[in-house]
Amino acid sequence: IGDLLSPSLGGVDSVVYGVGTLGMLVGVVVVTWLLRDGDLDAEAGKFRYLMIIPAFAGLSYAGMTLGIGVISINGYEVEGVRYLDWLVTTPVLVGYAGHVVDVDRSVVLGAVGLDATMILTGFVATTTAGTLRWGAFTVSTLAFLLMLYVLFVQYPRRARATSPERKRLFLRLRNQVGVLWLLYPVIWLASPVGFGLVSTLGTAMLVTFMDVAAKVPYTWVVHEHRGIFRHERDAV
Ligand code: RET
Repeated sequence: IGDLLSPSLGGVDSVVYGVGTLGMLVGVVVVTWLLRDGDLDAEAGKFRYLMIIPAFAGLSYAGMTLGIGVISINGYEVEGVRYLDWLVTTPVLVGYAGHVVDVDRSVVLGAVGLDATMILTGFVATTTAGTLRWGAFTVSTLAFLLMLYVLFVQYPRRARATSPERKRLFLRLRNQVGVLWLLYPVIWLASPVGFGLVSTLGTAMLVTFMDVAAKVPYTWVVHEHRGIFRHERDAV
């Protein structure tokens, strides 16, 4: 635990994580903007939950910038706070896409549960060796593929809201998840924890880029479609 809390500011990876922190700040600004728009039906939009995505990740990145939450395991530097960030924020990304088209609660919970399983077993794969590592990697990948099945097959089937605008927003969010997230296991396999094709610094850069790309444009896409959540003042 001493190692976990000892700051090691100054390395090149601190610069990378500093950039990641700033990237997440952009997302915080976007969501703040959404929340400030008085014309929006905040309850229908559930925008406040979106704040968790860049805010929690920003804190995690600030921690990594200061070297807090980085553990040394089997000679690898493992960012423990990163997995905590993923555990908290990826269910929001997956759950919010379901909210947009009002997917059955049980189906959303299924996707969120698979997502959490993927992250937790991914952490086990990252911090262990040998059979356990590859067993955990396999379970994590299977959970990931099942989660994609829920997003691509079950979500559309179990969506109650069917307006074309909501469908469009859902497809943009869902496809972002489906495309971008595929790169995470690939980066993991290429990193020093996997086959060592990419250095620790290279991995830090790739994952930071991916995290910002998976989170900030997501908030922006919701912002772009905010018209869906306008109060229907003329409806009466
Ligand atoms: C790991 C390694 C084990 C196998 C798999 C993985 C997948 C991770 C994913 C992470 C997504 C993170 C996001 C973060 C921020 O927005 C854990 C790398 C399948 C898909 C989207």
